[in-house]
Amino acid sequence: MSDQNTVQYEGPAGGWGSLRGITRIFGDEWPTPAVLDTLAHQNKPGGFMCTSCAWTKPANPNVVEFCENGAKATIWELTTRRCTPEFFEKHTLSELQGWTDHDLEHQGRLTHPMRYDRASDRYMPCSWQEAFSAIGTELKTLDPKSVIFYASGRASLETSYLYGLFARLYGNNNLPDSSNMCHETTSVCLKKVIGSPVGTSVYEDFSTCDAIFFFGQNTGSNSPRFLHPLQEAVKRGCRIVTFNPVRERGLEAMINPQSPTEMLTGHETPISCQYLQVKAGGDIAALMGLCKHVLDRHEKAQNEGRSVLDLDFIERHTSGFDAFLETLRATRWDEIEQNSGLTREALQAAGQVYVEAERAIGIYGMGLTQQVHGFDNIAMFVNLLLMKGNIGRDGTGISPVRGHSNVQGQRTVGISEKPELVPMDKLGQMFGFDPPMEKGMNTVEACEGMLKGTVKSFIGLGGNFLRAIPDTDVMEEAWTKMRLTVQIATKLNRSHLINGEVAYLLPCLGRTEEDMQASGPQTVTMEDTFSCIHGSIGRRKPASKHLLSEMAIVAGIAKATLAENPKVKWDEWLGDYGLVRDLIEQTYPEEFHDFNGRMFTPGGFYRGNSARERIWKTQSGRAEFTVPKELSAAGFADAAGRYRLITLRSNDQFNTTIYGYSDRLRGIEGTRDVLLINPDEMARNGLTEGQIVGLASDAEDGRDRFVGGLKVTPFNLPDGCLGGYYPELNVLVPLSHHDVESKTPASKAVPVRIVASG
Ligand SMILES: Nc1nc2c(c(=O)[nH]1)N[C@H]1C(S)=C(S)[C@@H](COP(=O)(O)OP(=O)(O)OC[C@H]3O[C@@H](n4cnc5c(=O)[nH]c(N)nc54)[C@H](O)[C@@H]3O)O[C@H]1N2
Ligand SMILES: Nc1nc2c(c(=O)[nH]1)N[C@H]1C(S)=C(S)[C@@H](COP(=O)(O)OP(=O)(O)OC[C@H]3O[C@@H](n4cnc5c(=O)[nH]c(N)nc54)[C@H](O)[C@@H]3O)O[C@H]1N2
Ligand SMILES: [Mo]
Repeated sequence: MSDQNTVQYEGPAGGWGSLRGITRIFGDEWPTPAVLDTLAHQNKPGGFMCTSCAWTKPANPNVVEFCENGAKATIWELTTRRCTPEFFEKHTLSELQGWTDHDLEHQGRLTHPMRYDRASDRYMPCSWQEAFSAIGTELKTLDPKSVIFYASGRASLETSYLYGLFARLYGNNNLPDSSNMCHETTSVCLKKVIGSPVGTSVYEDFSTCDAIFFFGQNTGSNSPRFLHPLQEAVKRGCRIVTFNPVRERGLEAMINPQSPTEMLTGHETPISCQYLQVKAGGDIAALMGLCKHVLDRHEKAQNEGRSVLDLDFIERHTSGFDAFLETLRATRWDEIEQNSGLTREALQAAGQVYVEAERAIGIYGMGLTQQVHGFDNIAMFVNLLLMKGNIGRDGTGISPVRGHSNVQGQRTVGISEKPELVPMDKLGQMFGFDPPMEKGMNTVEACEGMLKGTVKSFIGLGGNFLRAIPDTDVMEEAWTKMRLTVQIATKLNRSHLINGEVAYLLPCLGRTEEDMQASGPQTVTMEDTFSCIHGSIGRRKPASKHLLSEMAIVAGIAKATLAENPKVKWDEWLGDYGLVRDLIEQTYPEEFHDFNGRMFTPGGFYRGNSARERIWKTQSGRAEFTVPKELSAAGFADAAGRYRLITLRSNDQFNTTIYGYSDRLRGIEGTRDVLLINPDEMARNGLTEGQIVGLASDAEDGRDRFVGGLKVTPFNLPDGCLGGYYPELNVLVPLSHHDVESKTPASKAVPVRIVASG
């Protein structure tokens, strides 16, 4: 389909547009001159680590080592606006429920601990001691199995370690985190097929690879600093091939805002040499096509005595290759074309780039993980890489791009609902208790428990759970039936407006702010997407003198809840976070030896990855080829009038934090209430540009779900696919619509139909 008559952005990613994006926020949100000083230290050794994405922080940072969206995140945290008790006196929570996500967070930083008063439907200020002791009293009465300890992927390694310990001392493994809605598919799949739950590439691999395959990751918006190594790679001849239903500008071309010449001349670097607009949910088939082409070339080469496959690697390091070959041979090109929405020729051309590359990296994001057969998407990607030995060599690897700045690290230090992933014996010895061994609830299971009424309490360490999960309408209703809800947050969001019987909103320091404890100002640490650990020091004056650090809040609640235990020293740990790093080191000595000594290593210290060394901690002791269950990842059949809805992030949001209404890189301005659809599909449905329509669920559970008021916007998308924004469209995602293996909600191919707006 052509780009004509569709909304689009002609400029490159980066460039002047990104600077305008930052200054627009500056203009509106100008905090203090100190913000410039803070930005100057962003992502630098001795500075603080950006609160935006999990992209790595290089050892030799640029003078300005932040991007448009990292700057927005910092400025958003350093705002001079304050959301005070006076604000809550003026507004009931029922009234605030009518506000947009943007308007709620735009009130600025929360300043006081608040207790929800049901009679007046308002938050009232309270003391920290009152909050802790009321929460402790409630938790002591509740059955530990009915309490959820959620974490959004920002809290530091130190806080996360103690949060996990608190849940286990209390008596459960109910530790879902935002990863459950994000890269849980990765953690489950990579663990199964290569024996390590995280990516195998490191930053240096981007300097030596010959090809990069990109599936369903939007670098320009979600990890913009990644565009620099990509641009460098292209300049030295590396070829990039992208699979994405949307033509994302960042993967088409960029101008480096840090290069005066490029900025002045407008010279842009094309990023992808081939861009394949795969159908949403079409990646298993597309990858099968690539693999089929590799096999075909291999068989031809064999006639000439050459080899395309890395037969030695396959023989020595993998299992399951024969079954995979059989499936590959049995899968027909017409099935592949139909399921991927791509032609055989296009797939062969892409496959040829792979055949010719000596070293290839596979990158992916939510386009692969948030699918019903997301596991098979990733397993197929690994199959492709294994065919040519592209895991465990320099310049190669499987590389999921993680979301929140410490989401990977939270899992590393024990925030997991799966007890088998945590060294429980060791925790038991260190802290003198019997850790719970029963599997805890992940995000979807926690929601199911709330619907059934078995979950009675939710503690949220950051995030906006109620807005980020599927079936948001139904979940909001169930939420109010809980006994206790506690939210630890920096800014007001919708999850704070819908409360259990007893509810507290507890404001915390942000990562840019000074965290002063008994032993002096504290450092915290984070793990990036390449498994490198970095220290981070906040230097700004806290937004309010009533704020506590996340660590202090977790310790405060824990102390008020748990019985005395001489081995559990909340006050000492809170006084010196270095002691918590010692505990982490003791628990995970292999990865974290000399933790305190190494935390300021430029570029972070690498905690290692067995699969990178070609040590496969899988069931078979080898890397595993797998056969996908189906050719479509969507998990539902096509039907007349049924579309695959992709829920997208704009360039002007960080998850449910909506900075503004300019999705600059897609040319969509002024509103988020849009239905993106291609002109041919518009014509088929008799729709006109600007018309207002609705979307209804077309899931087979028969439940009514509806979102109205969407403006028809012509957009370059494959037939059968629609686009719109997350979180507004989460009402349409059924809770039961998730990856089969990991239960990650399948937000990237949601069955819907177009209806007249109500
Ligand atoms: N500025 C900013 N940065 C962020 C975030 C943010 O919201 N804003 N969020 C953070 C978080 S938590 C995360 S997890 C990451 C998310 O970063 P990404 O992994 O990039 O996630 P999305 O933007 O949701 O979707 C990625 C891409 O998948 C494509 N896609 C959709 N369906 C399919 C499909 O079936 N196949 C393929 N091949 N592609 C598909 C979409 O068009 C989109 O370009 O970013 C992190 N960084
Ligand atoms: N339909 C659909 N749904 C999705 C997705 C999708 O692509 N489509 N993506 C999913 C993904 S990948 C993710 S990760 C989840 C995101 O889910 P969450 O991580 O739960 O949500 P966020 O929007 O990142 O949380 C924003 C809130 O975090 C709080 N906050 C910010 N900084 C701090 C801090 O330093 N400390 C504390 N304590 N609080 C802080 C602020 O109050 C802010 O309002 O959403 C998921 N939901
Ligand atoms: Mo995420």
